[in-house]
Amino acid sequence: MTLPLSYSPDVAEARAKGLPLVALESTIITHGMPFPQNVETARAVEAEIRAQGAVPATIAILDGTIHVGLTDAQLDQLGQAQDVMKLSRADLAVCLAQGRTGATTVAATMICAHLAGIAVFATGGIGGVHRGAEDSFDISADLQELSKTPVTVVAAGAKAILDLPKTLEVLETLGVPVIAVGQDELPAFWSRASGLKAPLRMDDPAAIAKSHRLRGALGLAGGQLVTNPIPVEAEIPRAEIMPVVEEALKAAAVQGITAKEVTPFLLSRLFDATEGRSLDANIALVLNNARLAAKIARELV
Ligand code: PSU
Repeated sequence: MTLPLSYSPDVAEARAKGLPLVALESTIITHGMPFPQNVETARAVEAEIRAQGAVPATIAILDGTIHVGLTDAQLDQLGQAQDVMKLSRADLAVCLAQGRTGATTVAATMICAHLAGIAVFATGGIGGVHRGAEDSFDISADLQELSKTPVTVVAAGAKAILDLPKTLEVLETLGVPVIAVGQDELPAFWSRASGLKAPLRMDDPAAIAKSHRLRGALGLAGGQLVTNPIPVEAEIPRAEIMPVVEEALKAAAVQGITAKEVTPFLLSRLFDATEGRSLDANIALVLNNARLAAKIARELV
């Protein structure tokens, strides 16, 4: 059976010419940020990748077809669409079979990027082990995907709404390299500090590209998690964001929010509580990750 997969003209051309490509996810557009900042940010991120000499490929499922690279009109439509599925590994095939529209999380974006031969992917923050996972078993499928699919994912760490020590433990168990850039500490999305040392550190995009290739040569399944701290001027220091995170987590518990709804609920709650500062920080860190991902992608070609 042939897969319903379509490349945008830009991405098709880049593939034909062997230009460096950077994959981008779409859940951040539909479930991570409000309109119109979501679409503006998606465009700015694409521009940043182009400015660094690589080609962006935003990935989403539109009416039952995997799109690798979205046109301006498609991006605009997705940014305002209602009833968009949030797709992880488990949901991809069902979304395609039903001809529906879905946004790809980190896990689903990795799968589609790999299908398209794209080795590098920039996002905001990966999903991870949620607080209280010992009771809820809520662990993002992003972690498993990193151990299966050979894509280097550039993120600003895992979101501080998660249990970061447990997230690191699971990644270690799964054999996923967690590489900090420019500092020894694991960054925590809105803040540069997490209080946790990252297992690995590499500051040079060329070395990160080389270790990506060496994993392939070693026959190792899975990708790399590159954790790139938010720029100093954009960060919300840990002491400031953590009380807000605690409040949001309490509200989620009281309202009985579970599973896929948890992350979007907490993000929008933080947006209100910080009067938009959490969104400004989110935008700044995604742009920063796009820049680094483009540099790694250039080293890979
Ligand atoms: N990064 C952001 N905002 C987001 C996400 C990442 O800046 O909304 C999304 C990603 O798609 C990631 C998902 O895969 O959050 C994690 O969701 P969950 O915790 O339900 O696995």
